Amino acid sequence: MFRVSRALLFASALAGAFAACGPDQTSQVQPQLVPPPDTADFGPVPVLNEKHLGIDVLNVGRASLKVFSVTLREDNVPFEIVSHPDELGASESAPIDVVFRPPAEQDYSATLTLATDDPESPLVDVHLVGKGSTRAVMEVEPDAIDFGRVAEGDAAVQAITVRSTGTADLILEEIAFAEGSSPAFQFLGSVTTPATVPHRKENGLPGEIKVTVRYTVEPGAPDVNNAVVRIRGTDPDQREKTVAITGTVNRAPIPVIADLGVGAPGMEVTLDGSASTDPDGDVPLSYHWVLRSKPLGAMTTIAGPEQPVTTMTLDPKLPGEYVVELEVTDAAGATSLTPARASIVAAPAEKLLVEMFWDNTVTDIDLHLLEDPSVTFGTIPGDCFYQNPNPDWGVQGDPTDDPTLIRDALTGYGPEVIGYVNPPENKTYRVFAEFAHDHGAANPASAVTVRIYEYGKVQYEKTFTLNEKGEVFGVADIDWPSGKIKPLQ
Ligand SMILES: [Ca+2]
Ligand SMILES: [Ca+2]
Ligand SMILES: [Ca+2]
Repeated sequence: MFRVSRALLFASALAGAFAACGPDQTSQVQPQLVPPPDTADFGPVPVLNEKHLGIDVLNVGRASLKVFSVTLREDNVPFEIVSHPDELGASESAPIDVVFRPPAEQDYSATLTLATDDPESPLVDVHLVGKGSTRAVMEVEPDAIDFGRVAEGDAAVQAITVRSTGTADLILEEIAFAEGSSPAFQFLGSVTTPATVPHRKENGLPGEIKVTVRYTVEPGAPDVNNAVVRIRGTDPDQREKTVAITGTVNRAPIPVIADLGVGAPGMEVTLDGSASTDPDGDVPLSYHWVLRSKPLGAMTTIAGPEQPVTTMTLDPKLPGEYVVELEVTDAAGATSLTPARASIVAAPAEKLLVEMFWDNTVTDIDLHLLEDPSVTFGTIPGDCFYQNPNPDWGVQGDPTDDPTLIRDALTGYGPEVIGYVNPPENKTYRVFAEFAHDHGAANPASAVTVRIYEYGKVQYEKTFTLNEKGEVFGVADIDWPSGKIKPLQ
């Protein structure tokens, strides 16, 4: 658009004024209005927004210029004259303040009439034009989020809704955490910008997006965590909105298991978790006991797995280690970060005990204990095995110096156990494993483990593979009472 600067107008007006000067000098003592431009264009203005324009009135005359009125010719137009000068001294200028407030998205025009005492142009019209345009409006909800207490080691999620309620699509330019925000808060999902939020969806409702924030409470996190989410968009009234975020911490309770003591097969063990605590006092605690591991084949269970104090009875026949874990949960729902763990070993009462188990659930492996290396494998009474489970060794007729097949197993995983409470001295006992039955197993190969306990402690362990029925593996010789173990292969 061609615009004439005020300086140029002023210069041309002066030139005109001098040109009008004739021989009659009194004609110069008059007001002289420099008419404003024909048209004042407000340009596009978002609907319901206001835009002011100043329409300059300039008096280049030598007398003051009286402004009688500034009016709009039309009714019901979205222009309004806010103020205007009443009088302008010689060479003075002042603006007429006009406001444009478009009620809808369309073009508007009106005519402003300026009435002055300028003798040449007492009435001057200015054409007012403007366009009601669209604009984006950004609504953010909520303006603050309080996650409250979240359990240590846990996380929570909340969403911020950004709604586009204007007449133009909202373009989000940035979604970010303000500097200094706690790293405990992170966005979940995409916050890539620019992102366009339509002002109207297919169903006619305002478009919206969700900004999801996750609050992760790492173990040992500070008690209070704060952040601010900044959302910047093309709403001209408010380019940026912020959401204050806060969260506190529910400390995880700490499980404690009292010492389990010394175990033996058949013993009732007390599991006492009553010393467990919660750092911030969310009581009562709830308890969860788990028997994490036990000797293969042991039937032991925990009597009251949800009780603070309970018991378990160790398998009466099997030696080995039992591992229990205790998890506690506080009254506000925080669970211990790591369970407490305790173990107890059921040490066999027998001076000598041989245990065997295997990894194939179908096959049957047999354990043999020979009274002496010279005994023929599989013969009675010198071989203690399933067909000869309690032979009379040592002093004939005296059962106190006899071995016993404590546990027989016809399929995997075993175990089979031979216990010897009181082995006679100056002897060498020999251990064998025999692949007895494959029960039609498609894959009969079995990894067999034999453990030898002396005075309650594991002194020897060996794992080997038996591939097919009839295979016999010589495990070890045990010298007694020295307890020296000599592997056979
Ligand atoms: Ca707590
Ligand atoms: Ca067997
Ligand atoms: Ca005997």
